[in-house]
Amino acid sequence: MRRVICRANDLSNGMPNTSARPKHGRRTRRRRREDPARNELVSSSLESAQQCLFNQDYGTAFVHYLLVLNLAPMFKDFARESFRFTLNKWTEELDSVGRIQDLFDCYEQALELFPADEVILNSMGEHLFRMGFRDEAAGHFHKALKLRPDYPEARENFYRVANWLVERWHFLMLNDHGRNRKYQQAIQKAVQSGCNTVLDIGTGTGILGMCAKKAGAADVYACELSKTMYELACEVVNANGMDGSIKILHMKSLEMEVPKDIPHRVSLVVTETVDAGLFGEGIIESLVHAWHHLLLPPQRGENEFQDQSATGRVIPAGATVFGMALESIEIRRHHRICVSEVGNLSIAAAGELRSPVSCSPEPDDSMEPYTTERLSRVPGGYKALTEPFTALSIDFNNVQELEGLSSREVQQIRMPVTQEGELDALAVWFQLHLDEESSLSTGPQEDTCWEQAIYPVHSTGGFVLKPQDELIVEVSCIDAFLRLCSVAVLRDGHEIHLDNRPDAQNPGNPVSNPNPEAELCSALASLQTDQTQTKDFCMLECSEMALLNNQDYHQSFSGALAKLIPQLRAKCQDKERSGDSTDASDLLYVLDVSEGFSLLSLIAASHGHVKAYSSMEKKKQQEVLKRLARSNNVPEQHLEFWLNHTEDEHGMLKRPSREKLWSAIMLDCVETCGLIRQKLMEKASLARCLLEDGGSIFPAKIVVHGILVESDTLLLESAVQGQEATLGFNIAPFINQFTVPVHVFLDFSTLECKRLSEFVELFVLDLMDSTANYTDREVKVQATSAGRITAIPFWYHIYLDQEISVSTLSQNSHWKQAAVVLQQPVEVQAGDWVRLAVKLHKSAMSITAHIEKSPGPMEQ
Ligand code: 44T
Repeated sequence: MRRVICRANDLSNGMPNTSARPKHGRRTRRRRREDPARNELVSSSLESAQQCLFNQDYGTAFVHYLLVLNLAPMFKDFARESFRFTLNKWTEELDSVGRIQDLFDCYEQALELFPADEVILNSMGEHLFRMGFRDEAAGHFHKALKLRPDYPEARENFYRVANWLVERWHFLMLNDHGRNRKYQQAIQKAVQSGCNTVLDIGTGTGILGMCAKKAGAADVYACELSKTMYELACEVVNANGMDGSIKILHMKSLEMEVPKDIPHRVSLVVTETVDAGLFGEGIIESLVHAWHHLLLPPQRGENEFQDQSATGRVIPAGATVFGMALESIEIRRHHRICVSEVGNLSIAAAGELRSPVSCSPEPDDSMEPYTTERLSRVPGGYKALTEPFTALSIDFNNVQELEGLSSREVQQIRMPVTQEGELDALAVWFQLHLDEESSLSTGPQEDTCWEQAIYPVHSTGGFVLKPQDELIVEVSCIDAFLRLCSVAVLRDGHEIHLDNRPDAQNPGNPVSNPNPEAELCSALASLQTDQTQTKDFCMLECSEMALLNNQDYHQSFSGALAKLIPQLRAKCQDKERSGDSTDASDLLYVLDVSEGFSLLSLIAASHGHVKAYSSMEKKKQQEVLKRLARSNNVPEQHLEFWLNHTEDEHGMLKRPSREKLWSAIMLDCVETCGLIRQKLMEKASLARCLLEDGGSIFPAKIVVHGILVESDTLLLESAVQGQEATLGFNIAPFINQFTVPVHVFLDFSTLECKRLSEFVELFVLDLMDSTANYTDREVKVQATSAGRITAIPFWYHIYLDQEISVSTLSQNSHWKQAAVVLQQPVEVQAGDWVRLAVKLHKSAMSITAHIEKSPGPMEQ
């Protein structure tokens, strides 16, 4: 039901309820023109709208505009700009008071009037995105962009969400010729042996369904739960001339019924709804449901001949899951705290900090049981500590086995340790048996693009496995997620327990803090604090863990503050001496507006004579910071939490008191994914206005560096290349609409690529002086080898002051890199000069590359 969108007084003067607005139709329109009373109403309403707009009464203005434009559509062009402005202001107001339904109602009404208005579509998308409706948000950005391909706001928004909408593995999968061919052959064999009614569960782009049709299946159905993917599948199937012969349903297979959605049970289900941990896309539940409701009964005995068209089966027929223990510093630093001191602060008293990835036996909604990693590309590599072992086998054609999976007993596996090393994780991959003959593997050694599931180990702090040891792993399948847990090590006949909470329940626990002094501090600190706080834990994102482990980063901030603070203090004392200052507090004010968990405010406060403000919002994290302040002797009143619940960045940067300006403001300028944070420059200019004379923004400057490379991997991950890999089906042009020009979360250190140039400076962002920034810059770079430039990876040197900088490329950084991918590669010869046009619009970077025709530029 549509709600009335305006306040009660908006409806005074006999204003009609907007839900009863007239529908446009020829007859009414003709009559309207001749109706003087109506004309009168239109013009007085238009006037009222403008007056309300002037008085900043946007709600009433909006209702007046709705009335005018519904009654007199010929005013649409004239009033478009003001209408957009009013809508924007009014919905901002609705948003700020949490009237979300009303807000969306306004947009819907606006879009009824202006269905092809890219600005309205884009801003509705922004609201949808903020509310977490990513799929719908992206649909709006996509539409806006189709209407106006050069609309930069919509483009930037679309690029930000395209990754969520059409996940990047679609490109990899469709470019994986081996995988596609194997699926095609298995389907073809099944169809030819009599399975002539087929259901493709989770069809994606429709490729498996099209294989079934091409193989001669009589009836093919497909279902897809994502709206974007469903629409894409319809387009693809249509373009391949199969629109009449494959019925695609926009629904989850679990909701499908016979005969409501499909007329009869099918003889073949094909699906690839598997993730790196095999069961994460719900394949078990989908197949149990399919066997009960959508598939014909299974074949009975193995050797019995049965008519295939009267029995049901599934491709893939089953899977074997493998596990292996490994050491990897990269994984470790994202899941455990590996340092005891950061930026001259002891962090021993922090209490337990946990990453949100845990396979603990008690399932918890806030935890993911595993993360994923492409082991062949983990920075710093990994060391296998055991041989691979079989963790589980499952037959997808056996419904009892599928149903029994959750109640299967926990299985213990003992694996001899083969190499000495620290146990950081168990890795999992699998073989997908398409049929008796053919299978796909997602193993780390294979030449495939698939990631492995990673079950990190949390609390073995420094415990080293040795070749005579045996590792005991437990495998279970609670709530249809595969869980692996290293429970103990057998050494010299003793069982040593692992990965339980670092507590006293475990007398045999070898897990001791490598630093006894820190352990003592921690014990002391917990004596001082309230018991309930120390018992539970504080959850940090993996990137926050990695940041906390990054000593260089914190040391750099500490160093830059150590330079700034004495300068400002000296200035302050001069002022006091000369009688200029009335402020006797003698404290400098520092504000940290980093996103997420940050120690920077505490580091600032620990320098003395500083009152630091942190903008951390989570209570648990604030408690950790307070505990650390206490244990590091930072006076409680020198650390405060700034505007706990403000969403408004203007509010966020307000100063603590009228007389006082900030000495330093710390901005968190680069996202973990490798992109500059949105609105960074706006925040910086706001921050500059609030600095005292001689104060600083950290960072003061960001220099973007990059390199020209030839990398087929990046191409394959960003767009479907041609038709060959997709079995001759025409899929590329459709899915490639979701190609984005910038690849994020890149590990440049392990990217397979040929370097075609030296590192080059691409752009400088001066945060202390925004007038010094250009939005366009031309950079000339000389090719050092011949090749095809397919990508330009880039990263940042973040300058805190003139001398001190941190690089987002460094090995211990919590940042990943990003790369501009050139879908039309540029051929170069060694010695050629390449002209790069680098553009920065808001925070989105774009680069185009051209060969310089003239000989090398002397001015370089
Ligand atoms: N796996 C590749 C592909 N869906 C990811 O909305 C395979 C990754 C892979 N639709 C290791 C190995 C491999 N009913 O679009 C998605 C999703 C949809 C459903 C209808 C359902 N019950 C479902 C469940 C999922 O299916 C599409 C594909 S699922 C993701 C597959 C060698 N890592």
